[in-house]
Amino acid sequence: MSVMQKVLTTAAMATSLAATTTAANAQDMRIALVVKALGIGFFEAAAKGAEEAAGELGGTEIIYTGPTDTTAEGQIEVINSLIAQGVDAIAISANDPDALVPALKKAMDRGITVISWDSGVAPEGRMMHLNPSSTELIGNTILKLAADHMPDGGDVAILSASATATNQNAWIEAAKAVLPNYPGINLVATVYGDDLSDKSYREAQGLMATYPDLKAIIAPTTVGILASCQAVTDEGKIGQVNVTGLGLPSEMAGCVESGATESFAIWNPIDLGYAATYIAHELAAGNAAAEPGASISMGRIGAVTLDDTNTGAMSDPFTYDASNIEEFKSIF
Ligand code: RAM
Repeated sequence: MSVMQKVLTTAAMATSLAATTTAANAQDMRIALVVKALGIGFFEAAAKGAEEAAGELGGTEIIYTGPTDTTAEGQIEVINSLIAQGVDAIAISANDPDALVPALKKAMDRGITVISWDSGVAPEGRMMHLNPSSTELIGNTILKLAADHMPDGGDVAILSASATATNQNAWIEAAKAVLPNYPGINLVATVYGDDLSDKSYREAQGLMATYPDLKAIIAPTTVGILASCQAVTDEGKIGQVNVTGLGLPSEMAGCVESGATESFAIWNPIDLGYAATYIAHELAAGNAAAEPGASISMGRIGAVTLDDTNTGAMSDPFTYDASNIEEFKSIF
């Protein structure tokens, strides 16, 4: 092939790509918002944000989907079905950083835009990852929320989601890294409730039985924090064991009111779903490229800047307590 022919072929490819892009831009872009599991309030709030972004962008349909439990196997089935449906983009909160890589690679090979958000996929399985906030900041925040109410120090335990969840594992690691900054706070155990209410409840009960001097349960999961609050309440341990971590104001209002929870934190999950959808759209439409240093629009939220691993963060978490819970409990 002559140089000129090559140039022409490349130009033709560019034109046909542009044509596809325009078609996707104009109408019928289907973006799948794949969550860890269905039935979790946090993800339902994110889906609201996804719908909001789709409405603003126009011509965009959101397919809100996920398995019934927080497993990688369940998500692989969902991904394969989305590949078969030929969606334009998959935005996934992963139950495992590595297990989903082959299925997501297959999706990208078929021309599907793949990003992770909330809970990440290893770099080779996605084009970029959107963290809700800085991992270090979240790790420090969850520990500080407990320590702030423990003037004399004491034992704390972590009740997490699933043992393979990328986001919780990263936050726990970040919390452990700053433990030396909180002298007198002993982390005695980390247990996993798999983001299932009943399992999380039993794990919280187990912690209180095994560690009678426990002063705080730190649950960096909206499912785990609520289940822990219920377990502490049922055991009559309000005032002895403070439940904290990451929760939804709408679900945690009663826990703050009863005193089972002094304070907790979260970012806005509606904004997170909105931002993930906006980014997926921009990449699928060819309006942005996922590469280190890139700045990609998140619509009304601003722009995200990607680091060397094509990872960026949306915003900072916010702390809720008796002073502001009323204001936020009807929003998310
Ligand atoms: C649960 C999920 C989600 C996490 C929140 C804080 O809803 O585990 O991935 O971001 O908690």
